[in-house]
Amino acid sequence: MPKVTRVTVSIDEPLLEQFEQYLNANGYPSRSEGIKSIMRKALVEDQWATDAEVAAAVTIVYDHHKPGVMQRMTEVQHDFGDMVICTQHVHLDHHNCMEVLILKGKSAQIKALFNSLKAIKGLKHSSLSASTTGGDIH
Ligand code: NI
Repeated sequence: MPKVTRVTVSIDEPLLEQFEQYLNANGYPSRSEGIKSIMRKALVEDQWATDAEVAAAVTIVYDHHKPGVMQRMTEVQHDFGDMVICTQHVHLDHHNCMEVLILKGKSAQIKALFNSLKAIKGLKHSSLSASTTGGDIH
């Protein structure tokens, strides 16, 4: 276990009250847990801003009857093949498919891959969950 240090921070009361309401509304069990979670979120955002090695999940929903969509998706994934750790394809209903890609690599490359994927014509939805490999986050 790392050493735990207590810190004292000066905060304007209205800001602290607003922050406490936010922590309560978002289910944080304590102020400390809320602050640590938000600190880690900032550190992960910084990893993405500085082209560090990161991990991500991309989710895509599309109608597999639309011509060319599946082929284009495969082509894009082959272009960035070494970053794609795995993919999962689920048939949501008769028309709609969901594809989830787990990615690991430099953040700029992952953004480039996601931009190529979301530009494919015929997609119903695409989203990027920008996460971390965890190695450099305490
Ligand atoms: Ni399918």
